[in-house]
Amino acid sequence: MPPPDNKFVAKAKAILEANDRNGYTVPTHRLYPFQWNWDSAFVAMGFAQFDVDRAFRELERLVEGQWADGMIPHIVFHDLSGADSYYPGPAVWGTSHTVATSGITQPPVFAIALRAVHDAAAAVDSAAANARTLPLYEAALKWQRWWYAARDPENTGLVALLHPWESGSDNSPAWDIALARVPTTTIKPVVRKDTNHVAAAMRPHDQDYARFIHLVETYADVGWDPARQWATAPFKIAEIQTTAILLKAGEDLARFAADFGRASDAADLAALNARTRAALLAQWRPALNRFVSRDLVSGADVDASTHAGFVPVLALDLDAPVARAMVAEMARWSAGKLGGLPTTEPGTPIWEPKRYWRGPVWAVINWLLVDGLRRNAHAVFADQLREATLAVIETTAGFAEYFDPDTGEGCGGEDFSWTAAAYLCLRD
Ligand code: 9YW
Repeated sequence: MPPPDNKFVAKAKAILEANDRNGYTVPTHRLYPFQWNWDSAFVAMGFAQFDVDRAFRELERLVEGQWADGMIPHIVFHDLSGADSYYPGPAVWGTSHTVATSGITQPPVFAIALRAVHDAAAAVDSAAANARTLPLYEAALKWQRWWYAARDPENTGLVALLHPWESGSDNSPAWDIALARVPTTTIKPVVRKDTNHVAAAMRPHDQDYARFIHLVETYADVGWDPARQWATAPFKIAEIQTTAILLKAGEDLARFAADFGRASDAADLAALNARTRAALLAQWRPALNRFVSRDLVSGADVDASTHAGFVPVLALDLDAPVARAMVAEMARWSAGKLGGLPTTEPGTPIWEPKRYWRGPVWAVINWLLVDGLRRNAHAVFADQLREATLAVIETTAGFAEYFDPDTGEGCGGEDFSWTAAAYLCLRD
């Protein structure tokens, strides 16, 4: 049972409602004025705590952006009226879906959210919950198959990202080596808008943006065709955070397949999940006490010390010594820090406590880890992360986009939807 509502619960709900744009939720006004993929999945779980109908609606509106090949893009530009506050907009992406969208994707939290929304709805009316879930299940399954076809054509079990934005952790040090190979040249000039809203010191560097746009133009040039992108991609990382989320999504989809009597879907999902489970386990590095991604251009491990190395806990049932080693490492990173797990290892040369994905704490990352730690019987550390997240919101940061782990200060955009959703769900 969650504790009784307090003023922060009221504020979290008010943020979600204020960021509502006719059935979808913007991450925050002005800085991110459209529908973002994994943000919406987290937001749907937040809405499921108090308005299940609105939670389903969030997912339904995201699916309006789904491409014919199954991909659900990372941004759906439903309404362009606020477009001048964000770059890059539809003209830069040059995609051709009926609703304007970006051309890349984001971590597939969608099916995990669908499971949570369904279960909240089924507690009231199981038949109605199933009826509303079924088309969304089909969309999620189609996207799941897209991931394997487009991003693991060699059937390794790990899915690859072709753009840092696909990770959701845009300027993580995990990409530094791979991104350095990407030229900084662009056809059209890069016209950043993010630094109009947030201090440049908290955001990626101009050079990162030039490379991000170079990649967009490279893929637009091959018509956003997955096979041609795979063949031309100068950036290709078999990535563990995304793969872990995909595996958890696969588990949740397999449960739906069983519930809905879809035997052939269930068999396909079981095979895909088993392959991915084995591949993910093979990325454990005992010397680092973390999992690692693989750079598919160089063939090397990505051993930068980032939070992504712990996210596989979400989807694996780890051997007890592995789980213990991982928890000890996470405890070492977060010792003396505020808000939960920093996104890079404190005290190392890559550590920048205010710069976006290079050190700060993000509530949704804590949330994924809390779920994984509970699954792996580490409820005590899960609770520490959970309480640290709630405490930083309540005492210093408010519902900011992310938090400085040294000071507890809120950074980036304000009144952020997924921080509000995390607060509502982590109180459970
Ligand atoms: C951008 C909306 C998105 C998140 C990403 C985050 C950032 C967008 O904001 O990317 O233009 O840089 O990195 O995870 O979905 O909150």
